[in-house]
Amino acid sequence: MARKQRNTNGEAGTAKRMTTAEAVLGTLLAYGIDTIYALPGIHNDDFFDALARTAGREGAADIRVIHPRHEQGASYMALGAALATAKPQAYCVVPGPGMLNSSAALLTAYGMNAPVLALIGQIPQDDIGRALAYLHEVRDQAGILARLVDWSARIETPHDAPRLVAEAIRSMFVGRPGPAALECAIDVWGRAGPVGEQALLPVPQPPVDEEAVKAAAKRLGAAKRPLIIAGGGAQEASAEVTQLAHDLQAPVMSYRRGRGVVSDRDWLSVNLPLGPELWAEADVVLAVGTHLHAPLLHWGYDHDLAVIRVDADPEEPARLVKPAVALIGSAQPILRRLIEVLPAHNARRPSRAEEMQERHARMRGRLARLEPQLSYLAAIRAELPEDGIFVDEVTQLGFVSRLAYPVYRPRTYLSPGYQDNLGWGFATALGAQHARPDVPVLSITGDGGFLFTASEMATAVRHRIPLVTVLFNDGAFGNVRRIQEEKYGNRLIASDLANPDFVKFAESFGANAMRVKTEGQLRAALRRGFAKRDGPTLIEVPVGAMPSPWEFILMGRVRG
Ligand SMILES: Cc1ncc(C[n+]2csc(CCOP(=O)(O)OP(=O)(O)O)c2C)c(N)n1
Ligand SMILES: [Mg+2]
Repeated sequence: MARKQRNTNGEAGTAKRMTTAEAVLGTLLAYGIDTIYALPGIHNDDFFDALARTAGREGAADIRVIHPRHEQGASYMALGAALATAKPQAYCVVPGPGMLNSSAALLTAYGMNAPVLALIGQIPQDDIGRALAYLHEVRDQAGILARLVDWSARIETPHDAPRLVAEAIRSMFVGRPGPAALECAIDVWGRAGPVGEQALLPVPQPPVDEEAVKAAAKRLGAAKRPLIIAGGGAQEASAEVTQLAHDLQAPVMSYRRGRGVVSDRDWLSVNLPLGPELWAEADVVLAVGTHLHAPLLHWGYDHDLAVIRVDADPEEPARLVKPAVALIGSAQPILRRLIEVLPAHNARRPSRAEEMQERHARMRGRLARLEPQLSYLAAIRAELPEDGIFVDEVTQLGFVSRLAYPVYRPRTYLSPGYQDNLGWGFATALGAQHARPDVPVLSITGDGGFLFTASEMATAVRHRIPLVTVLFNDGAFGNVRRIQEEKYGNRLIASDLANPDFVKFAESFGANAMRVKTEGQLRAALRRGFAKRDGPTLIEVPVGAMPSPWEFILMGRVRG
């Protein structure tokens, strides 16, 4: 049965009879989503059955289901896929405990502006909010989700499904990018009704503010000591940031989320430890897609410093300090225009190559005491191809990687941003590797963080995900232990760990596993791991206590 109706876009279209689940899947496919990271349960059985019925059907494009062993695996994998591709990714879990199990990754997706769509089950529609003690019922699930994401809604009819999916996906790219959530009740997924065609919804771009671009060009053009700071919002504007850096002879500082925007082969690319001295000297700062958390909150600010902000979120620039100029929108079109306007205002600028190389050399000398972290990172960098993706963790090697692991391309260094949530790495890296089978993905982890999601080794084997994980085993929550030793008179508490035999553990799932001691052995093991493309590899490196990196991360006031 098909009848003409107006779809919610106002376009006349041919309505087809289908279930809510079918309507959701059709719209996800129209948006190019071909995988859903999903853990089933009765609330979503009709949705999973719709997935089963489309799988392998002649003429129907499939959505692949990757089913993890815990809901946090579903949401972290969707997050990793989103970070590695910059494209929308989806996960689906049951309500209540399933939703809450997935929530740390949703929170991280919010912090990282990652386009993750959460599809969450619900109790029977008419009983939502009545506290009747249904399976998986949680008070105000919609309210919980609304605190975690900027855009959320509930699908209540098949007719509404395509529009809501389209609006959810659009919302993930409007203003501050980030996750969105859709709930759907147990009795709505399988309900059938007429569903109209849904056009893909364009993402509106705010027009580039010409006056503000001119003001920014004048300030930057006249600057004596310009500095650029690149955050996650600059990842899509690598060529533009690099060009501006050279036009201005301005160093570009990045730390976690902005790494790779400018290649570390470029002497203008600098890392956090050089940040305070450059910030102290700067007269004009161009901050692209960053909260400027450390500079404004910790390094200080005074009226001799003009800060120009480029941000997708109109609320962001004035949150801490009123900027000299605010440019609102995606970085790429704004910076392209700035590159066009700048030459009319730019001073003649001799190369700062020599000065910057001297600064780099001095900082390398200071960082050199961070061993064995630097040598292990050098072994990884030597084996991971230039376009290979490195997934950071909250561990000793991770902290030093943020400061000193060279990154050459955008989106090849995934770091959890300000949530810095231990245990995100392994499952996030699995999602990244699943979404980017064309490049090797490497996850580093400590023994503490690994066991947060180690059960996903089963998922990696089941779905043949060729992720290589390097686990640095010090038998401790090492970072916590060092703080207890140094700051709390060696009163150790809750920081020692009883571990499994990690090699046997991984092998028992059917994974490839090795234990290595030296950097040379690590390189050989990495080569073997990257060559194996039909399943996961775990490389354990037993280590002792490592020197603290914190003096290079938490730095004090330098101005104001
Ligand atoms: C979700 C979460 N819980 C707790 C912490 C606090 N934390 C930071 S580092 C750390 C220990 C990490 O241990 P491990 O993974 O073994 O790395 P190591 O420091 O030993 O290299 C802990 C508990 C955190 N960052 N995130
Ligand atoms: Mg440890």
